[in-house]
Amino acid sequence: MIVVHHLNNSRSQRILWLLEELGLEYEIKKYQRDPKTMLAPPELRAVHPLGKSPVITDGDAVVAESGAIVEYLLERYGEGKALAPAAGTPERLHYRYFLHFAEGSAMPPLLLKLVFDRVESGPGPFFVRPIARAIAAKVKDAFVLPQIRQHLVFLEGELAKRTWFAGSDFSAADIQMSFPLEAAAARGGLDGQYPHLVAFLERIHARPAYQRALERGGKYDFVK
Ligand SMILES: N[C@@H](CCC(=O)N[C@@H](CS)C(=O)NCC(=O)O)C(=O)O
Repeated sequence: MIVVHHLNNSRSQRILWLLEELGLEYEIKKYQRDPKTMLAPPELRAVHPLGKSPVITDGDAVVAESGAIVEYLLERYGEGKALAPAAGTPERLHYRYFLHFAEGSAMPPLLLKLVFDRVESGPGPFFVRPIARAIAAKVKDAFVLPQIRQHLVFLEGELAKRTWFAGSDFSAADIQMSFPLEAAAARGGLDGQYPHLVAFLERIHARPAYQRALERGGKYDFVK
């Protein structure tokens, strides 16, 4: 049995969604973030040394890292389910690119924004706070926000050319891209200036498998 070690409000929501799209049976073991630090509880380190989510277990296999989990599940159980374009096609190249882009390029500036937002609004000795705030604002303006904007403009252009990230058919690359785009809609400036990205989010949120994954996963703050 596949077990998804699922952290609330996290990337592991994508894996639940993929499993629902594949129509596979699975169990969910739920973990709650520390409400102050937002970190995962230490029990998750018993599953994988880094203690991050998602991580799945499947018999003796322990698979961490969203992209690797997606590839593992499709390779092992995805045959005939058409969630990846055929090898050697232009669609397959788009698919591979976006499968990696999501975590390799899209997430880092969104994470930096989260960190610097916290530096700006967080506590600290009164004499340090104005300096910390000024540095955080400068880094965001000079580096983080332009990077996020550049990504969103690029992604908007990609979805102006085709319906889904890989081509005309929905694929696991769309599942992998959902989290950075949901995070960008929540805190990265993804709004009506990017109509194709907004439409993408509406389309994925309407999918029955997405809805089923939400019901099973519990509270997920990234859906409006
Ligand atoms: N690139 C990794 C990122 C994993 C990751 O950072 N997960 C977050 C949840 S979205 C996490 O576990 N955070 C809690 C912590 O770091 O303690 C992946 O895609 O699996």
